[in-house]
Amino acid sequence: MSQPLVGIILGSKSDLEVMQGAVKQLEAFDVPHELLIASAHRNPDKVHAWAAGAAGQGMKVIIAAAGKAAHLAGVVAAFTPLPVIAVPMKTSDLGGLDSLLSMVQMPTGVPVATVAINGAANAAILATQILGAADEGFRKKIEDFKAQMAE
Ligand code: RP5
Repeated sequence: MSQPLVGIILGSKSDLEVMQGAVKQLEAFDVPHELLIASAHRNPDKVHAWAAGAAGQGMKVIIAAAGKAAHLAGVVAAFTPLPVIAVPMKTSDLGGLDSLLSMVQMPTGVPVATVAINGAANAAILATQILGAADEGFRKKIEDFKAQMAE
């Protein structure tokens, strides 16, 4: 695959099954991507290094998925100028409301664009739309996708 344009970061291996939905959707749009599993609280140095280097590596958009006290997207957003899309994972105790509120309630100055609980495919679609703002090829993929949905 060519140079990744979208970076996906997951807080845990346990997020992978749901987030395959994002991977599949990016593949459907032919968006080059890479995926890293690194937790903001278990591997903070790894998260920092990856997030701080993402723009320099040529990535344009980040998707960050985590559950429970889900600070991963906010931490990544602190270290990159790239737009960050947060995917709150459904959780066993609070149904994902914990993850959702942790992500969507970012204070002014460090936004993350939060999609629905387990909204993996929507994160990939939004990431492709962001790429499409400056790339006609990706914009066409989204236009075709929307036309297909309307049929
Ligand atoms: C978060 O805690 C992860 O993003 C995951 O959604 C949740 C549970 O992680 P595990 O204990 O299954 O690794 O850090």
